[in-house]
This record gives sequence, structure tokens and C-alpha cells, in this order.
Amino acid sequence: MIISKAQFKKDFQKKMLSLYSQEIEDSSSSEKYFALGYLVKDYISENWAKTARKYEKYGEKQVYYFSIEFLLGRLLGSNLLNLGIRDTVKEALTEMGIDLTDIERIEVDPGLGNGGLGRLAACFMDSMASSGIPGHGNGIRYKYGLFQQKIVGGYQIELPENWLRDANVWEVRKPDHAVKVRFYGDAWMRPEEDGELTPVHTGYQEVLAVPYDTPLVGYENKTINTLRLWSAEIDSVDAGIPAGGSSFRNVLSYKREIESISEVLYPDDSNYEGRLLRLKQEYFFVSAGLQTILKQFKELGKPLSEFSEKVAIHINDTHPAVAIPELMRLLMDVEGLQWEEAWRITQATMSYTNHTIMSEALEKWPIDMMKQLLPRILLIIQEIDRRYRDSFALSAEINPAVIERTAIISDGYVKMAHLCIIGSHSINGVAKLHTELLKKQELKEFYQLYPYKFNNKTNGITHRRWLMLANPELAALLDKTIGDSWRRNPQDLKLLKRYKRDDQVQAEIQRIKLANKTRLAEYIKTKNGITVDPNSIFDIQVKRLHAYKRQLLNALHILYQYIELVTNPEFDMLPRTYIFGAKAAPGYYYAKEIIKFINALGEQVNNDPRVKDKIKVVFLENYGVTLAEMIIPAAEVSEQISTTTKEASGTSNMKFMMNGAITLATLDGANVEMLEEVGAPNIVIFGMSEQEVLNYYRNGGYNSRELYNSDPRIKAVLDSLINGFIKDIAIEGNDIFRSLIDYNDEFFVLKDFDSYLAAQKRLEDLYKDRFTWNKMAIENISSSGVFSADVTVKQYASGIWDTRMIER
Ligand code: 6GP
Repeated sequence: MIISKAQFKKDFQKKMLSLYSQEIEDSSSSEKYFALGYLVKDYISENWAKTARKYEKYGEKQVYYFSIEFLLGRLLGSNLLNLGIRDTVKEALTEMGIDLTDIERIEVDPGLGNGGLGRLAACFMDSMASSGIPGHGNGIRYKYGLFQQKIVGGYQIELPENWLRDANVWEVRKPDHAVKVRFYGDAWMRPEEDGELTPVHTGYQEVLAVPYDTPLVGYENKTINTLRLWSAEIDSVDAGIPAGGSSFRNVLSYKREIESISEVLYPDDSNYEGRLLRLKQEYFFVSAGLQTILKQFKELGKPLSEFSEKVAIHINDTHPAVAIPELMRLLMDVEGLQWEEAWRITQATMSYTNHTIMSEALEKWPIDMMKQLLPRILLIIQEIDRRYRDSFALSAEINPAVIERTAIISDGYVKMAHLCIIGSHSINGVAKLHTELLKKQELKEFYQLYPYKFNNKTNGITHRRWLMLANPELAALLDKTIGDSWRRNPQDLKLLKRYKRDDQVQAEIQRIKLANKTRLAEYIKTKNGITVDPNSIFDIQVKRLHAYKRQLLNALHILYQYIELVTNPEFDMLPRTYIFGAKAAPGYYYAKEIIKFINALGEQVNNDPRVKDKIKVVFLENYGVTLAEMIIPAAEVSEQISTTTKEASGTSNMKFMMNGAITLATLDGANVEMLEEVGAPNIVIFGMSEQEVLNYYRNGGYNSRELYNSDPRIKAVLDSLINGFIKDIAIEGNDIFRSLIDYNDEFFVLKDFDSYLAAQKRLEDLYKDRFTWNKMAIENISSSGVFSADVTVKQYASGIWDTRMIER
């Protein structure tokens, strides 16, 4: 949109008056944030309504991305950017003596996700709108997002994140679009006189699902899609009141029970109640979303047989898998279709992405739990399972054991990934290697049955948030050097290649990096009280804390350098600042021990005068989208060191690359494709190959104790975990030691140690030659365009969803 500074100032003043009955001069920062936010929402509204009308008029196929997580990050900055008015607004505010960044900082970062999968969903939302794809999100409006992490005495403490305490300016509550979702009760098939069976569901509890819509603003293209998040409320006080009658106390506790459905992201799954609640959440947003989609489709006046020509539903990991039986239910029980027709439509509509091969993340629900909570859905799943098994009855080639292993229901459980594969037309992995592993290992038997369903869609990130917003100076340098076409066509970043040897561009790249490092150093000083030198190498690992991601390998290397520094007078190294950011799942004890270890190591190293400031170790608490936006542009070394085969893709690797960091990586996930794009001289690779890892796993691992006994460096490092050399980790040090030695080092931390050390050394040598390093940084930035999510969502649109992109 186009707006003059004068007009904006008028609008802003008016908004402030109408909201707070006061002048801008008299307002607080927070009031300024709300006034600006509501004003920007007004600006968005017109095209929001128009986009919906346009989709309707042209009968566009709509994509609905079903995800239990959306990690959006703050929206003020990105909305201003995508509307194309950020510079105007910034200048106008400056003229009024107001700093836009100060206002942006007021916004709470809604943490409605855990990590990779939720952030990917958010990048896709931005890229779909920006590419003119009619794609919308469907999820849950959690009252409390991911916990706030505090570090106390080196330990992670979790606090509730009440992100809705003040208003959320972006959402619109739509009570008139509320729908009802049914839980519990009894379901069965009642035989009719004509021999037909009619489904019956009685004694259920009805929950009201109220939608809150958030606009998803496309980049300078007038497209505004919708993220619909559902909140659980009680319908009316007498509906579904449990035994005991509607006393005030009963009503209150009933209200609390219902509202708990959309209360917290990822309820504690260590007990039955928590797991039941999670299943409730899954069905809740899926059913509400599907009911709405079906209703909207019917308003088009088209026959249901054409449903899948107008609607694509994407299942983001297995959490929304009940979408398959729920669509079947709606098509049969409500719309009266026969099984075969409903099944054809369902399969043609649904597609599924797998995000991990970690077996603990493969969801399965006990049949009894499903029967208790979703009795009608269970009947449908049982029928899908029965028909699946029956479909092989005439085929002698299929081994019955294969059918048993791939069935949806077995061993008393409903296997959600199996349901997804059988019930949809497409299943994709999120990087080439990951998809190959799905095909030849994890889902091999499914691949043999349905090779045509499998495809790869390598992840991507939105370069608007992760480059334009997070690193405005770099973005400006790019505009100046190669023009601004990369903003719309990120693959044009490759135009920068031509400048890799250009002294001036090199100097600018280095200057911008230093400025970003300085900014981060200031933050570290304020938050952690640690002084770090912006001229040291900034070596960063930020992601969820998980054993397979191997933050431990990084920490053990630091410990190695520390031991060398204090024991070996010959040892020298370039000063380095190691920065970590990571939340551990509240019940993941081992991950929390690693956090403690990193903090204890930092405490000691940072304060040991013998280290002479050569090493600083910083653990930044409460890692999330907003923090990432400051950390990533300041990185020189990007640690992507997961055990090969374990990281499905990774996406922070792409963000770092786009911001000119050099990747230190195993050939895992999307790192493999990053190597292909940037070329071997511009990335530092180490570690075991896929084949080696798979062979070891097949043969029950390797002998880590032997390695410990034979490699004096490993021995020194591990011994210092348990001999008191590192203070204050008596329990943690011992547990970590035992995980590596007694439990045979499941993630090959020690096996890769030597190779990692050598890679770290190579990296340091490269850094000594600033020309080479800067050249590498430029190669990385210019090769990162293919990892824009714009590229990825277009592949989904043409390869899976079969949707058009609306012309700008
Ligand atoms: C993550 C994967 O671990 C990560 O490698 C990938 O980049 C990301 O998904 C996006 O595809 N997986 C999850 O966050 C998860 O919860 C069940 O998987």
C-alpha cells in the first residue's frame, strides 16, 4: 500500500485519541504500540476482505495448513514490511521523536509452538501469502504458549508464558463462526429395517470452538490470508453438565475443564490425564476447522464430489491426523455420502508431512483412550484399518507380517503416522536425505506399497523475517550492490556471487557483521553480565536441546580447549565466544543436565584468569523467535552438528547461511543440500557418513569405552566431568559420563570427537585469512536463495496441493 508520512501521522494521532483519549505526546510506549498495531490492522483489513472475495470470485482452490503449532514471532515489524510501509512509518515516527524499534519491542512474542515444526508452519504462512497462494492456517489459540525459560543457578526453570495478558492486537474474535465439537459418549452402528447401518453417537459432551482470526499479510501483493486459531469455551451452562447437577461449583469446574483444552501448548504427557488432554486438543482444532471448511465449500453450491478440487488439507506431522476420520465422519454421517465416495474425497484432499525419524515422536494412541474420548472416530478408524487389511486379501505377494506392521491398529494402539499415509495422497519428508531415509528405512514397507505417494519437499525459511527484518543493514547492502529484485525473487541473491572478491563489498560485509556482533555483545552484557569481545569469533548453536542435536559435542570441545589452555603452554587459539540458546522439554532430564553442564562450564571458564579471555561461554535464556532475530545475524560460525541421519532438515542452518555465517556441519538433514549449493570450499563438514551411522546402528553401536581408553584427549575431557575439575556438576557430570561410556554413546559424540576437533581447527585457520572468510560468507549469502520458503511453498502448491498462484 502507499501512504504519505503526513497521512500516517494523522491516522496515528486519530487512533491514539480514539483508543486512549489522549495525545501521542502523553502516551506510554505500550500505548504507542497498541495504537500503531490497531492502526496497522485497519490498514490490513480492507485487503483482507478483498482477498477472501477474490478467492471466491475466481473459485480458487484453498489450502488449509493444519498444525498444532504456529511459532509466528512478533508481527508488527513483519506486517509493516509486507505492507510496504515500514520505511515511511519509521521516518514519520522519527520525525515525531519516536523510535519504531522501541515500539516493536513492546510486542509479546506469541510462543505457540515448540520448535522446528511450528516455526516452519509460520514461515510457510508468510511465504504462501507472499506468493499469492490461497493458503490458511488452522490451529489452537493457546492461552499459555511455550514456557518461559529462566536459568537459575545454571538450571532451567520453567515459568508460564501468559502472552494474552494484554490485548493481542492482531486477532479478531469471531463468535458468530463458532462451531461445536463432540467428545465422549457412546457410538455404535444401528441396524435399520432396510439392512443399512446408521451411526449413532449419544451421551456426548459438546464444546464450543470459537475462532480467532489473524491476518497473514503477503509481501507487497495485497494478498491477506487467514490464520484461524480455535479457543475452547462452554456452550451454555446446562449443556453437558456432568452428574452432580448445575450447582455453581459444578459449572465452574466444568468451565475450567472445557477451557483447559486450549489452555496450554503441549500438556504434561507424563500422566494419563495429560495425554488425554493432548488428544482432545488434536481433535478439537481439527474438527472445528473441518466443519468450517465444509460449510464454506457448500456455500459455493458445488457437489461434494468436487470437494478435493477446491480444498487441500495439509497435515503438519501427525498431530492433526484425526482429520482423516473426521472428514470421513462429516461426509458420511452429516452429508450422507457412501464410504467409497467419502474415502475417495478424503484421500484426494489430505496430504501429510513427516518431520522426524525419532521414534519417540511417532504418535500412537491407546485404543481405550480413543474409545473413551472419540468413540465415533474410533469406529471409523477401525473400519479404515479393516478395509486396509482386506485390500490385500486377494494379493498373494504381500506378506501378512507386512500388513500387520503397516496396519493402523495393532498392539492395542492407533498408529497415527500409518493413518496419515493410508488416508492421504501424499507424504513428504523435509530434506532429500530425510525423505530417502523414510523411503528406505523408517517407512520402507509403506514406500513399497505406495511409491507414488512419497515425495520430498526441502524446508525453507522466509527471507523477509530472517534477512530483511533481522538484518536490515545487510539487506540495504544487497539492494545497493545487486538491486532489490532478491526481495521478491530470493534466488536473485546469487547475483552477489560476482562480488565475492570485491574489496568494498567484503569490507562492508565484515563491518555489518561486527555491528551485529556488537549489538549481541551488549545484550549479553545486560542479560548475563558477561563481557564478550565483538572481535572474537562468534560461534553459535541455537535450537531445542536434544541429545541427537549434540550440544554436548560442542560443549566437550570447549572443555577440551579449556583444558589445553590451562595445561599446555604450547596451545594457542583465536579468541572465541561460544553462544548457546536452547530450551529443554520440561520432563527431559538428560537435556536439562546438559544445560546445567554448559552453564557450569561457562561460569568456570569465563572467570578463570588463566584463560585470558580466549574463551567465553554464554547461555542465553529463553531462546525463541525474537531472540533468534538478534542472534543469527551476529553469527560467524553456525553449529549444525547433529548425529547424521537424525535431524530431519533443520531450518536455523538456512537462517545462519543467509546471514553470512559459515556452517560447521555433519552431512545431516538439509546440510547436505547446503553443501551442494554453496560448494565444498565454503562449508566445513565433519563426522560419520550416513552409511557408517546406519551400519553401527544395525550392529548395535560401537565400543565407546575402548575409544575413551585409547584417545587421551577424550579421556582428559571425560575425566574432568567426574573428578571435580568442573565445579558444581557432581550429578550431571557423572550422568553425562555414564551416558557416553556405560550407555555406549548412542549419538556418537565421542566417535565424532576427533573429526569435530579437526574441523574446528580448519575453521580457525580459515578465519585467520579474512579475505577467504569474507569470500565464504558472500558465497553463503548468495547461495541461500533456494532455501527461501517461497521456493518451498511453490513446490508444495504445484506438487502436492495443485493450487494456482494468484497473479499480483
Ligand atoms: C523438526 C525437525 O526436528 C527439524 O529437523 C525440521 O527442520 C523441522 O521439524 C521442520 O521440518 N521436527 C519437529 O519440530 C517435531 O516436533 C515431530 O517433529
